Amino acid sequence: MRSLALLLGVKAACILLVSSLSGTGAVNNSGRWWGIVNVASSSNLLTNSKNVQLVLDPSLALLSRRQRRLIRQNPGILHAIAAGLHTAIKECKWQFRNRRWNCPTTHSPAIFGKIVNRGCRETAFVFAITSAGVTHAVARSCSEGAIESCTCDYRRRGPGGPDWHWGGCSDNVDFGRMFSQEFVDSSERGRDLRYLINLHNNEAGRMTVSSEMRQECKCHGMSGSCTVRTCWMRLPSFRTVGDFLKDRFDGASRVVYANKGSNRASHRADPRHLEPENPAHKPPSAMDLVYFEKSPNFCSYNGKTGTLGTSGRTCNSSSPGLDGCELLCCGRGFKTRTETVTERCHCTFHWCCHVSCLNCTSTRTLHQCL
Ligand SMILES: *[C@@H]1O[C@H](CO)[C@@H](O)[C@H](O)[C@H]1NC(C)=O
Ligand SMILES: *[C@@H]1O[C@H](CO)[C@@H](O)[C@H](O)[C@H]1NC(C)=O
Ligand SMILES: CC(=O)N[C@H]1CO[C@H](CO)[C@@H](O)[C@@H]1O
Repeated sequence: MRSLALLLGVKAACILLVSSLSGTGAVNNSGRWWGIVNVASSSNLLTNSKNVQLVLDPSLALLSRRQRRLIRQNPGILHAIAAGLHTAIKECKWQFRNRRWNCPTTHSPAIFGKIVNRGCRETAFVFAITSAGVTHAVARSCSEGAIESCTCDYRRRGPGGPDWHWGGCSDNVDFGRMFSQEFVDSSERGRDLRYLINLHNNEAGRMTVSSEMRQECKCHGMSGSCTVRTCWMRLPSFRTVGDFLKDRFDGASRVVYANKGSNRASHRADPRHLEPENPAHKPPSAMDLVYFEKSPNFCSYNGKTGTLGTSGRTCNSSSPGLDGCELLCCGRGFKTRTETVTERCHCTFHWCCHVSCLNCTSTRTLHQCL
């Protein structure tokens, strides 16, 4: 009897251990929804967007109950989310292609790896760009008619100025923002500094999308005389959003939690509690990225922090910048090899309709960090 109790005790301890270990993998639910990016790659889901199949997709288990409900309530939106995430990841990799941290991703559900559990600039960028990606893709999908619960933004109606009026289909950035806020922010929990920072950066991403909206117009009138114009609001390109956020990354503010004047009755953590660490700096604006810890140097592999290191990365031997061999390889040096590439060249067009090319072979020199 006694040994049975002991056995049960041991078993219970093991279960506890396992659950606390798995808890450290994905820190709370922070960013867990990023795992659904894989939905976009399974083509059957792309063409057959509704109902049963979606529920069966294993990556949806990464979503909270609330997030799954939002997806059910907005048929068609899952694809927009997955596509937005895809675009965001591509943009992140492009913006950071020349840096030691080049936005590496994995195929596991923890797409961005351990960087998201930290609180450095790179973490801030990942939160902002993914939140912006969802906002952008959802707003665009609304105007494409791909989501049942939203349309173009038709609130802009009537005259806009002496020679133009609102018309056509404006991208529905308000819906995109609202949805992204409900969906993306709901995976953050807590009342601590990290929580506030993640929410702040999510919002900075969304605001970037809406603040970069542009007016587009079309001319009417006799033979394009443009006596009357019809105008609507168009989303910025995602490259514009990426460029903007990259600038904010470079100028990100290091913040601390300011406890002063905190109201004990308030149960929500208040973003106004973020203050610059250096009192001489001005407080971050809503569109600034914020962080609370120094970045690792990303030079060498470290399994514990999840940094891959720059060994094997291609560097530019003539660049004095971050992509130069000196900085990118962290002073370890590099090896050089030549590579033969064959490209199509001297193409000619034959009427009608084919193109013939020659094969040109050239060699190029590649430098790789040791
Ligand atoms: C390498 O750096 C130089 C100087 O910054 C630049 O002109 C050149 O385009 C770069 N090469 C590549 C392949 O990026
Ligand atoms: C060029 O290379 C391709 C594939 O390597 C080959 O199929 C093609 O015939 C070549 N073209 C010429 C003009 O040699
Ligand atoms: C990132 C984050 O908010 N982590 C928190 C997850 O929850 C544990 C305990 O519930 C906190 O200690 C962590 O700070």
